[in-house]
Amino acid sequence: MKLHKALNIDIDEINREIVNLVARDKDVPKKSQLGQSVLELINSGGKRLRPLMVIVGSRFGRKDTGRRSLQLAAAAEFIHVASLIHDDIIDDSELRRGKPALHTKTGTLSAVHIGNYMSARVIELLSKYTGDKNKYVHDLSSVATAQLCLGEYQQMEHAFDYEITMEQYLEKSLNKTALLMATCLRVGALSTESSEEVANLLYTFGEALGMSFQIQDDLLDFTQSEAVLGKPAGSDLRHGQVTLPVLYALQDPKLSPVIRAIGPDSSDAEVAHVLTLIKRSDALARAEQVSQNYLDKAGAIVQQLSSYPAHADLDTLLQYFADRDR
Ligand code: 2DE
Ligand code: MG
Ligand code: MG
Ligand code: MG
Repeated sequence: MKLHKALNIDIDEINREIVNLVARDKDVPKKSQLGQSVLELINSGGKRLRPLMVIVGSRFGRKDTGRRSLQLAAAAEFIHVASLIHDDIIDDSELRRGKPALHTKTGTLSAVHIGNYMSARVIELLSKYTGDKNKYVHDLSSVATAQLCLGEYQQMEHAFDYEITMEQYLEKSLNKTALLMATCLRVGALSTESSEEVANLLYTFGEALGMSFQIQDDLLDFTQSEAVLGKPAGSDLRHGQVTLPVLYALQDPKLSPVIRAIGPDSSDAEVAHVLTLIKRSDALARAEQVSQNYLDKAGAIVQQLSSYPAHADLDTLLQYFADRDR
């Protein structure tokens, strides 16, 4: 079953709200390249995980605040899509979800502007909610993007850095992936006036889910074919990303020198060879275990929230993350 169905969320309503963000924009004619690109991007699929998290969060509150949760949900997707535009440029990824990445069609400069435009529109959309009483809205409208950028910066600093520590790997994964998910749940909850305590528990739940998600994403770079990934396998390794499986493989004295020999000028054959060696080691299973530990941590928080009917939705999310195709 589709995740939104299992959560009993009207995905069309969310999609309409996201499209509205562009359609309502008087400054950008829908027919312009910018307008078209944004529309195409948001219509190009995607599971709307982050908006769903906002809505699930909102079910823990005490007050119906009308369209606010829906607008926060739409904003979350906008931030995510904007970040993917930049991500594909930075990662030199030509495919996104199996289709040409935006910058391959518009050129890098236009794509950068489109990404920045989208993230600025989020601040504008949410500004109506950012009164003194609603400081939490800033966590989504601006803090979340700052965290994404910080995570990407940390990742860039450590490209081809085979001395990166586990803590540094975890910190950049937290910033580039997990904190946005955590923020979606927390902000959703605060938007319907949940208690701070519940909002913070949801934040920790989202953090754990997000960490597991990024570790799985890093594993997929090893385990999936290009057809499934929508981009060439081994991309991370080729670009010097020392992800969790690589970190574990580096602990093997036989593997370590071969991995360390990978640099920006390595041939495809050399990268493919190292990819195979890492796949044959126990590194993938160890990384998988860390992902599982995060899911267990998230599960413990669901237990703590069991007096709220919406805790069942957290279970649904958890199950979805646990079953993600590997
Ligand atoms: C996904 O990592 C991480 C995405 C965060 C990107 C954030 C950036 C700052 P992956 P996949 C670039 C955004 C800046 C803005 C909005 C102004 O592992 O495997 O590369 O899906 O993800 O490519
Ligand atoms: Mg990427
Ligand atoms: Mg990236
Ligand atoms: Mg990735």
